[in-house]
Amino acid sequence: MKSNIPKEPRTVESTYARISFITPLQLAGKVGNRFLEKAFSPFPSPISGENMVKIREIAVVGLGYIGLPTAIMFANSGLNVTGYDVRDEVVESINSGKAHIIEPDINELLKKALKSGNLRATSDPAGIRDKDAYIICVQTPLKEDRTPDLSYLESAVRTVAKVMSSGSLVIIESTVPPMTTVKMAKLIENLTGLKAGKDFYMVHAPERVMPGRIFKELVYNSRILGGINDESAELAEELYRSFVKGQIFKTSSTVSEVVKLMENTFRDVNIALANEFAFLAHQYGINVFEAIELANTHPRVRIHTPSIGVGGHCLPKDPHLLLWPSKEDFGIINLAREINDSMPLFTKDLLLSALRQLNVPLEDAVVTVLGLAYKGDSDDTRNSPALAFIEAIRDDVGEVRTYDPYVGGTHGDIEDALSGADAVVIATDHSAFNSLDWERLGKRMRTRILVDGRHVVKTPPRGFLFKGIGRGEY
Ligand code: SAJ
Repeated sequence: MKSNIPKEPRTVESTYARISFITPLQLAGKVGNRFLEKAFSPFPSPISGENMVKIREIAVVGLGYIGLPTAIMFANSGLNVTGYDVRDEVVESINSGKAHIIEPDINELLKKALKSGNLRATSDPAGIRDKDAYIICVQTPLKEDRTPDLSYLESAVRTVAKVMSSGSLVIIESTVPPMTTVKMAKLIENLTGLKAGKDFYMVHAPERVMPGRIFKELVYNSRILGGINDESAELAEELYRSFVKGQIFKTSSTVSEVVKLMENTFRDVNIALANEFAFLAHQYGINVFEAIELANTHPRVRIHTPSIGVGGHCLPKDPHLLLWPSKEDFGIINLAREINDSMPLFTKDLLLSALRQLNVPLEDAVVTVLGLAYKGDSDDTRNSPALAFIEAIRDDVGEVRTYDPYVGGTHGDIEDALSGADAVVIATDHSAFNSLDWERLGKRMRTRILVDGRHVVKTPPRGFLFKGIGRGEY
């Protein structure tokens, strides 16, 4: 593999010159709030907060996986919330009390918010005119060429600029490349003639919640609020305190953007390391999960979990957002992305080698994939490695069947999906797959091959040819 590691060591000055720093002490709030004295801030901090409004009415722009739960939380904390989304069907569904996403407790909490009169959704920008605060929660995906597509964010900011008034607080919760909040503040200045930091306030407040635990994590996780000036961050703190019980750390918007991207890059790089350990386990004929469990008994070691791949809307993209404004070629972060993206292909190798081992002609092979979602107990298929795996094997085998209890698939019933199949591949760690009776299901199959991409099957069932990522011992 070609190394991207630069020959000359980079210096902090050359590499990070444009990114501001904050010390751990400042983060802990022990030295006060004047963080922006050191940080990059083109906007003024007015001496007094006399322009600052008391936030009562807010708009949440973008009612997706983060926007809807956020709108519900604020509404159930007593604020008057208008949710805005360009998708009419989403707005209708929310107003009728039915969430369009799956998340524990969401429908009950949505109904409570609607019943209190504190929440309504609209697709009409006039419905979010003159709010005290706007919280933008839109997606920031990658384009084909893996550069950020900020069109949804820019369009949301343009909508807000049309309806906001002097004194408004504009918050971006979306994950964005470093320095985007400052750029968006300038865009609002150009569109409205208002002065950022004085006539309106602007903050990057990254969401940090895990799908499946959103309503708990919204309350108890700590929160980073990155203002374009002190007053912006202070105003946002007052707002988020309406339901956040975790710590709140105030910083500059660029630090906040970098913090969010570092969190997911850290996870991506660590998963890549675990995947590299899994490759090695196949060479050495050991079970990597046993090795990881033992290594993790060390108090300062926490190895992640190898798998068929890294999906979702965040981990596969955030390292690219982190690197984008810096024109430099960073070795470890890009390499980790490549390793994680290669995992569906590695799983394909395990499958094809098993089919060959049992002399199943590839063109006749019927393969059943269990799970389409990018992670367990979720209906979210964004960037799912299961889909990448299916794409990779489609032209090599006779038939691909799919079954996912949350997403659907070609078959609505696992027994049907396995009848006459030659191989079954576990692509998502849904808890429903933990307790499958493999000996019974195996009787329905034509050939018994089981490939585990998620370490769901701890003991290979009798009568199967078993292959698993990192399970080199079988
Ligand atoms: N995965 C592995 N091995 C692991 C952990 C995860 O293969 O050890 C896979 C998962 O199966 C999945 C992908 O990685 O396909 C990402 O899953 P995840 O659970 O790590 O992350 P997300 O994308 O669901 O949520 C992350 C979280 N970030 C961190 O934990 C640092 C969440 O807190 C963020 O709010 C979210 O990204 C986001 O919105 O950025």
